Amino acid sequence: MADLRETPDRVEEPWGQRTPYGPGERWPVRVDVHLADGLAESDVDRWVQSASILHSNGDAMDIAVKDGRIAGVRGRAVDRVNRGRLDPKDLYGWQANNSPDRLTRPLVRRGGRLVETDWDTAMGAVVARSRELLDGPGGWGRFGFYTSGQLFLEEYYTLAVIGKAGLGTPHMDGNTRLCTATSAAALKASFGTDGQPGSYTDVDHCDAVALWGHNVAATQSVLWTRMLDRRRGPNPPAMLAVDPRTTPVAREADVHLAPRGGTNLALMNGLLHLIIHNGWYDERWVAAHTVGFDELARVVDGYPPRRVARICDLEAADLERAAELLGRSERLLSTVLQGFYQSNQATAAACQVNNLHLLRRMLGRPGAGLYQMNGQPTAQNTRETGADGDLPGMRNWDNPAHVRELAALWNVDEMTIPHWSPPTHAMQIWRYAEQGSVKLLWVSATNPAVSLPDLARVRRILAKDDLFVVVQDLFRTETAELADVVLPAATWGEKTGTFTNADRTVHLSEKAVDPPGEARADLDIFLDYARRMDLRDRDGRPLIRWRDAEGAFEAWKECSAGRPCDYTGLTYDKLRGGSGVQWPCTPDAPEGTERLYTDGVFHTDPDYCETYGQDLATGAEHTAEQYRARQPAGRAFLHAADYRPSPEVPDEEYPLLLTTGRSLYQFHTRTKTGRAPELNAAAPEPWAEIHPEDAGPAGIADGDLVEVASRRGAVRVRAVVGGIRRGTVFIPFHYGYFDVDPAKRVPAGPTS
Ligand SMILES: Nc1nc2c(c(=O)[nH]1)N[C@H]1C(S)=C(S)[C@@H](COP(=O)(O)OP(=O)(O)OC[C@H]3O[C@@H](n4cnc5c(=O)[nH]c(N)nc54)[C@H](O)[C@@H]3O)O[C@H]1N2
Ligand SMILES: Nc1nc2c(c(=O)[nH]1)N[C@H]1C(S)=C(S)[C@@H](COP(=O)(O)OP(=O)(O)OC[C@H]3O[C@@H](n4cnc5c(=O)[nH]c(N)nc54)[C@H](O)[C@@H]3O)O[C@H]1N2
Ligand SMILES: [Mo]
Repeated sequence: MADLRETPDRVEEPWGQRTPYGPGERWPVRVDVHLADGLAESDVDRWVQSASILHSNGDAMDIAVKDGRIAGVRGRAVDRVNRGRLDPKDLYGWQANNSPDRLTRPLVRRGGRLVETDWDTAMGAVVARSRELLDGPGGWGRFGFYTSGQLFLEEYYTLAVIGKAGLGTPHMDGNTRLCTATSAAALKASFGTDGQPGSYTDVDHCDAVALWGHNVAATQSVLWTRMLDRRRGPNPPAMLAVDPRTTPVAREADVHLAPRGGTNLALMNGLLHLIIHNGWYDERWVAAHTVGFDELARVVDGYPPRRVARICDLEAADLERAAELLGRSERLLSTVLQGFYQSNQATAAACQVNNLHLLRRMLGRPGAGLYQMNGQPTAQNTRETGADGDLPGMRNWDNPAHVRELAALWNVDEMTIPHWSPPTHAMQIWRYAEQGSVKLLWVSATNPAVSLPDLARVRRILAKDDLFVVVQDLFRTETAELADVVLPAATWGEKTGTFTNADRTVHLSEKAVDPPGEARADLDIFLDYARRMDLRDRDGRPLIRWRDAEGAFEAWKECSAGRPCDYTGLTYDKLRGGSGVQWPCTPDAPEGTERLYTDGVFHTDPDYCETYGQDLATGAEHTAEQYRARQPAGRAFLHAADYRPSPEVPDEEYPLLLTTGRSLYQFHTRTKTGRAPELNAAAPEPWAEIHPEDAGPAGIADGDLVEVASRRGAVRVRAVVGGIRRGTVFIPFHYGYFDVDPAKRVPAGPTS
């Protein structure tokens, strides 16, 4: 069959044409292209290799360059992840790079206003403040770094070394804390370290797909086309969707469970109850490869279908159908995302999906795949490199041998590297800034004035006189408006680096065009800071000795050696031309590694694991002794936990539950997709989905303007009646400052 080529309107047809295929077959190629108006592929001056930066799927593409500007994109047919396909956001989103309102010069605050300046003045101000704080009382404790899941690996690693070996501060985290920190937490808890067990080729082999709080059709639309293509081919996989909304995934699924928000753990316990009671698990394998079965069986025993149906507001018969779909599958693929991660008892619920796969031995073989999904394109790298506060290379902050390895690698004193307590998580960093102990907050590639919870408070903190705020962004965002110094950054297409998608595939993204004006790559900004701060190692040599992205990558490879995310077999050259490669990639596995845990041995050895674990109910950290006493010896942990209602549930005053999420056409706070005309027109304003039985009595009709209010704030948006379970309201979160005329009021309670 000739390869398909597509250039249709992908707003109307977000998933494009079907290319059906059967189990075990190779997913056919379909090359998606979108170029600037009037431009033909033959007119393009150069094609430059890259991958998507607008979700975690890692869709590979080439950037079209015409007259020194980005003029379009084309999917890479050779790549294992997308086989040529692109998401609507990728097809149109590149136009934001060319937007006339990009930041082109640094800004500093003078007399209350942000004014343009040169780099020397801007960096001089940041360094002067840093020096003063570092040399004053409190030292490293005065610094907070709040970064992203959207920079490149090389940038995070450089930032991590500056923070951990240069300044010695534990106050560093990413917006990944709001995003997929639960993914890392659940993987560490069950398997010993971070790292997705599965591979996207599992879609080609599976006989059942379960989507746990994951609207993959909207948020990783190319992965969804792979699933749809299997569904339209011979012997399609069965499908289960768990989502309070009737998403496109739910409409496609054979079984759709729409639980009451915040009850995922009860639901999972109920499903595991049925799996165990029906004997749908591999008793011998479980005994040999896991720890904790008896406790899990005891806890889930308390969740018979009728009880679960009551807690989750579901039909018991539907639960049983779902359990049967899962229990009778031979190759089960699961993906978990925000419906679990941003919900009540997140890690405990996500761990139950791990348990399902462990009980049924649905790991480490084709089609038996598990993803604790990532959301942002480079969130995996934030975690691996330690820009989220973890120690780089998935090392354990509480393991002295791991700290010693890093001290030797960086040639610094062990005591410089923060490891006396768990790293400070993002919300705590903001709390320290609020209380005044953190006095310099450096925000890179995230827009917290729109994306953090409790925005009035966040904006108040950013505006504080005694907090020096540095913002590194492409645009004058809501957050940049509150900064003391704004550093104009180059972005995707304007700088080189690598990043790793949700199935461990590493892609190289090369510089295609120059950034606008004086904008600089984030890597160059961090390197410049390290130089100006004169950060040195124990022998007085510069702490950071690399000068460019490839140098940073080579340094990172050394740091990753021997760890789960081992990159030592990769080079920029190897990543050029062909497909992305899955880590670990070593001299022994030069083509990368498709699946982890194929031998049933997990990363739980006390000397190797990334964490000694936490109590899932209380969050209390376990000690090394407690961990060793469990003698995991390469076995995975089955964690059990009882359901507890969210601390705030709907009541008479606020009878509805509000949940927020995404639109297919917008990315986050819209700094990019809001500047692409096709995408902006496709979803120009927010809306509120509400069930007819909730809308009717309130006198709300489809299209009405309504006010949705909680104890914390209110927004006014248009109502969309239908598509959601009773008692729940959904609003997409992308729209920072959006207001329409006051109208009818719908009181809604907490987010799930
Ligand atoms: N188009 C688009 N794609 C994106 C992004 C984007 O902004 N736009 N962002 C990327 C990022 S960073 C992320 S993190 C991912 C997020 O990707 P997803 O998690 O797929 O997207 P969300 O819309 O945040 O949430 C998914 C679903 O969770 C459901 N949900 C809400 N509460 C509950 C609950 O209590 N239980 C269950 N079971 N489900 C619930 C919602 O109804 C929603 O449909 O998307 C990535 N891809
Ligand atoms: N209510 C609600 N809140 C949420 C969520 C939700 O579902 N509901 N989801 C949460 C999740 S999962 C996420 S991931 C966050 C996302 O929240 P944010 O990360 O705050 O959202 P973005 O709009 O992606 O912000 C990224 C910023 O980085 C800039 N940028 C892009 N590329 C580069 C670059 O190369 N260099 C630099 N320096 N800057 C760059 C962009 O212009 C943009 O301002 O929101 C979280 N907040
Ligand atoms: Mo996210």
